[in-house]
Amino acid sequence: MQSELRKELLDAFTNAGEDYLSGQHLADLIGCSRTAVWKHIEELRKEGFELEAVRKKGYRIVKTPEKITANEIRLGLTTDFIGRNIHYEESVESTQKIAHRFASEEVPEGTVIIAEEQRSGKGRMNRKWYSPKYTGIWMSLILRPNIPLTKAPQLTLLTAVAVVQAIEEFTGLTPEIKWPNDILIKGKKVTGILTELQAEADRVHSIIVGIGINVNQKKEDFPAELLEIASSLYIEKGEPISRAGLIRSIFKQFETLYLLYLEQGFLPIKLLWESYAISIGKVLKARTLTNVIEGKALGITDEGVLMLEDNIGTIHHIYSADIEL
Ligand code: BT5
Repeated sequence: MQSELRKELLDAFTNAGEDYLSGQHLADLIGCSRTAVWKHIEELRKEGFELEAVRKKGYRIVKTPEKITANEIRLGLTTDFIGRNIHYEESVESTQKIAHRFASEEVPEGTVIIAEEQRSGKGRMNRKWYSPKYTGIWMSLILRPNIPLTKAPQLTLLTAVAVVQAIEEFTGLTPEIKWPNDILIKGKKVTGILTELQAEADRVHSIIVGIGINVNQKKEDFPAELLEIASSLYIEKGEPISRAGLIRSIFKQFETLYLLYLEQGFLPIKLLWESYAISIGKVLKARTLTNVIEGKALGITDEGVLMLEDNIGTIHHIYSADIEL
């Protein structure tokens, strides 16, 4: 985790915007010595930040590193609790695994685990999630909403809306949602979401939301089996995207929606979700663990369950399935 001093230093630069901050001013602001400020600034330089130092004026950050680091995400972050505590790793098996461990250690709600690479990234039902180094966003978010277990899937839908809104805002692209957890651009998957639970009796203890976004991969970076079905924001936009900037935007959108959800329930989220969903009104096939149901997608229930009407008019409630359009 980042040290408290480092966090305060980055917040000070965030608030200063383009202005210079003197060593003395920084020292007063965060309550440490000028030597300590200087030491932290040297650490930021080693991480790849470029700081301009001007006599009599002070310091200003002019360039952030290529890698995503907890420090870079912090610079410019305006949320209250989502992403305020970041655990960053270069290479992990899966960020979900670390998040599960942290969740049982009572870390604060909104803690995020981010890695540059996952050696065995997870999809749903033990499928694999391809997570190559430095190109994507692979992160897990720890939440502790006071909700019954049955409502947990709503968090998957809420996350999908937050990510779609962030991608829209940050890149100008227009992604769509395929129930329940895929985000597609022009029919190809750019994001997958995996929601896992730690539960006590019938209440949720923690929800761990895994988000995988293909950001800067080029076509040739995808393995053959994904070429037809997957894409990246870079491919769709035609230019590289700042991962740290997109992450900040996701944190912000997520926090706004999550607070709305805790206050007003699922209804406002449901309406937003439906406005981004591609499958509503279309005939599709839902492949569940036990069978395949074909029908017209009527929408989702207030609980986030997909409703399919088959050709004899029976309405099926789908809790978990893969969808073929
Ligand atoms: C998902 O599963 O879409 C959930 C993916 C969640 C990944 C995040 S990354 C951070 C966190 N840590 C983890 O270990 N996981 C989470 P599902 O709907 O089951 O889709 C999996 C299928 O998507 C695979 O079987 C492939 O066909 C395809 N796939 C795998 N990697 C992909 C990629 N990078 N981009 C697009 N499609 C991919």
